[in-house]
Amino acid sequence: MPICNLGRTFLIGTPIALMAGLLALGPAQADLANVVRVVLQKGRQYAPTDLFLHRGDTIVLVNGDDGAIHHAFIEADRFAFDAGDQEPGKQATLTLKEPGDFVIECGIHPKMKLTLHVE
Ligand SMILES: [Cu+2]
Repeated sequence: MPICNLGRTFLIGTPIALMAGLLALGPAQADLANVVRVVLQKGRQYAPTDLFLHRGDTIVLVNGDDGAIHHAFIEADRFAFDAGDQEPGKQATLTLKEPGDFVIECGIHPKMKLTLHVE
């Protein structure tokens, strides 16, 4: 009799555990939808110069110049980003966590601007 009761408990408990597992998958699937966008720093320009992103998306800044150092940074109200000096061929990564419009500038080339539109 006690063994039989244990069996029932197991059978009833299993679907609940499965549902909890499916619910736990929700945020993980949302993470998979996040996008990684590559931005090229070349010829004193960002390419592209505008990006439309969602919170959680990531941009990878790639210095595609042969002889120029770039220094990407953002000065925003809610956060700051500073990639430091990027030698040719080096990458810097930024994951967007705040909504809004932000401008990535370059500390070495003042005309370089990339506007991020994050929703
Ligand atoms: Cu630059």
